[in-house]
Amino acid sequence: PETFYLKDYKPFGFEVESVELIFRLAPEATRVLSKIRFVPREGAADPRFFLHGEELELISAQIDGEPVAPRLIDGGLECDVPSEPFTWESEVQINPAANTALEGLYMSNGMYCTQCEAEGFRKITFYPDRPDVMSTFKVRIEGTEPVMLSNGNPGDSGAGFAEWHDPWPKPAYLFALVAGELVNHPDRFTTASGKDVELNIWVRPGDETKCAFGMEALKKSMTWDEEVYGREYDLDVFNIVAVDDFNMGAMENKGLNIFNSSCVLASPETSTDMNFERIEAIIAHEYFHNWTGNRITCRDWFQLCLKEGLTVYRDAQFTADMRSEPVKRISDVIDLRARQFPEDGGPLAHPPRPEEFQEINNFYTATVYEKGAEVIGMLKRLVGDEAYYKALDLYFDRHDGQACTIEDWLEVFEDTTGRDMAQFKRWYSDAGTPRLKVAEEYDGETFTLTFQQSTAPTPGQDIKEPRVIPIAVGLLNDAGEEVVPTTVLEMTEAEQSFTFEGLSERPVPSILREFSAPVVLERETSAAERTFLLAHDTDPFNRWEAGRALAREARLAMITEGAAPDAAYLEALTSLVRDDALDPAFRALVLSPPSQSEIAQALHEAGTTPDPAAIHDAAETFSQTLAQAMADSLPRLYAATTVDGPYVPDAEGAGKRALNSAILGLLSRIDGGEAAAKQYEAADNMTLQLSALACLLRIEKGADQSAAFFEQWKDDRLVMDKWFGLQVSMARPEAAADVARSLCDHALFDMKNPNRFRAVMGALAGHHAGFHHASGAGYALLAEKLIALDALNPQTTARMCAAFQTWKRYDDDRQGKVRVELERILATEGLSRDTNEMVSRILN
Ligand code: DPP
Ligand code: ZN
Repeated sequence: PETFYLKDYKPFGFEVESVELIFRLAPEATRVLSKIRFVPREGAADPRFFLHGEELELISAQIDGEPVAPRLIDGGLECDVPSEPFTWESEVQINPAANTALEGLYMSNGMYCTQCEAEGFRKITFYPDRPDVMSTFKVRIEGTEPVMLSNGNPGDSGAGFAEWHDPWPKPAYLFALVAGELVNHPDRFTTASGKDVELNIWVRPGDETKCAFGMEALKKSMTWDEEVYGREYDLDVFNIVAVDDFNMGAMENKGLNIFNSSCVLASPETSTDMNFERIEAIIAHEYFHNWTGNRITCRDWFQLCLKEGLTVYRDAQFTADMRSEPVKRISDVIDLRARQFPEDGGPLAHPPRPEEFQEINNFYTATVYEKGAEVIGMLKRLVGDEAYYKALDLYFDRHDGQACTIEDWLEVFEDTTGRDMAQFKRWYSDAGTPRLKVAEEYDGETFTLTFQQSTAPTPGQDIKEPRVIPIAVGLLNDAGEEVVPTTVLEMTEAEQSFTFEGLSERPVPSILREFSAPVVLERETSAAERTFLLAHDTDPFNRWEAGRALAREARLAMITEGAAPDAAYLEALTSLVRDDALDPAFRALVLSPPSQSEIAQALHEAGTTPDPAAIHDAAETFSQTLAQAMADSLPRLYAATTVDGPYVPDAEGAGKRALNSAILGLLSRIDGGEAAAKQYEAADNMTLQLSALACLLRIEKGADQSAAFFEQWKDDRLVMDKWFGLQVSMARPEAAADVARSLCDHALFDMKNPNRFRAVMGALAGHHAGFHHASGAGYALLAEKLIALDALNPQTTARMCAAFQTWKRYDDDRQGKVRVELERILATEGLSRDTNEMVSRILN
């Protein structure tokens, strides 16, 4: 397969002045007529007229009204064209009904929809399908569907047709079309400058009762972007459509966002608190793309993090403002460590701005998104809030309507702050997570922190130069008071010391507050000091972090030394959970244990080969011991954290329910499931129903409830995804693969629905002890199903291959078994380019 390189970038030899498209819809034979005005660029480096096109049947082509005979070549066509501006017309035929890859124009439950990012538009018509080619679009849809939507503002419509006009130049990846039997949940929004905007969420009949929450989230996002970034919406309508079969979470098509139904439909009976929070965040994310992504887009796909990192950063700010800032930060760091750190430390490591790829769809990663957002957080910490927003204003002023690069982005910071961004740019160009070692010294007056940074080699990058690292530090006295408030130290060298003068007592440092940089902090310290920070740190993130470190160390001691669960830690945890003055959401986070995969990673980094079974046993023993240690207070705590009154999906209620369900998890270990069974019976919302079911399944007492749940929800696809997933994640390690296998044979299992596939196979991959069971059954089943899925849907297959990325952590026997499976996938005839690239990288 061909590899594409950043260094080879050349602009397209033509400008596209306008695009007019006509769609004649038919499930198996849709005709697409295009009329595109091209203007040759003076002195173009590459004057070749090449249009991308894949899986298209060319019916006819004309230039300025005269038939032409383009040369069909791999991936598109070439044609001889005039040296003056000309009009290209073509007619192609496509088969949406046969499109199971869910890229281009496809059908989902009888409804037409599209997904064009990154390179799906070329499956709709011949076009220069690259983000730096921007144009206005006029679209006419002809069909019998009652609702037919595209980007921009509505034009004429009548029996059998609808027209749309998008006045804002956009790249083809933001094109969208939806047609089907849809109903809308309508609303309106008036922008800061008084513009009236029509808002709609379009869903299948029956789902219109699940739109109100998403609509509120959209309006909050619109207000927030005006208030915080000064960005207003720019069309007369904003449409969101829910689609059942979708590879991603959602897509920011201009004026017509398309959502995986799991990321927009919400009701108390069918959605959990976590679903509500995620839906709010994703609606915000896609809306915020209107400026960071659509009005200012990417020059090429290597720059993907320009829009994604920034938009994730913006949606995280939004969630922090709508909910709890510390809780959001802690959750994001848990997620970063669970998904991005393993990527950064394994065979798939790549910089936030990669310099080569075979299939861009494989780079919609935690590194591009989440680390991309962390990099922006660091930038903001380094320059300060005021300079950050000044730089953003300049970015919007200077680059509106353009397709940009990371260089353009950094330049607005250079121009507003006078800072040299050359060293900072390494965060974009270098892969790998820096490790930051710290040593402390106190001489009776001066406290010195000495940091050393180093980054291990990553694929293709052997030598790592020092990066700029913002290290937020605060110093506490013995009473837990701040003697030095949070200060951002700017580390630029491989080794660097920072001093704090005039301290009459040795302070306790709180380092990397708010997780001020995406690094691994290595700090040798006592359990006593961690316990002190867990009780007293004035930075909530570091307070949680101290507890996390204690939890990890207690777990490691159990696994490597056969130690009992650390008594002092159990004690500290218990008193924190009982402290009613603390935010319940925070207490729930402290109570939730590190994942087994995180423990495996910690063991691996400490030079011990992780044994998944031992890690699993230690986790069980720990929770069981904690439950027994707290036995007397659990019933009272459970009662005290129960939320009364009707369900409201706000942060406060969600926090209380999170704590309540963590306590129920412990309680069910000692009461035989009595409280959980009662909660299951009484539950009037999905959060309580599902947490009770999970607790019961974990202690193998939930068979009746699970059957009842199935009966109650078998017609609701999204709730059934939860049911499918829970069967696997609550299975005993030795049974997990078998459970997953039989679920794949279930009447309601559907290979073609990515949500359902991920519900089962994603749960297996996330069941650490089950997936990595010594039998190798987990590896074999995942490989088998990935091979089957690849023939239908390469994108989802390739992304799920990442489940194997940590394979080199484990023992030779497991590595041998994984290798066999990876090689089996690779040897599959007709394997997609997507999966081929992923598996090849993981193997190397
Ligand atoms: N749909 C993806 C996102 O919003 C790709 N742009 O991040
Ligand atoms: Zn995005």
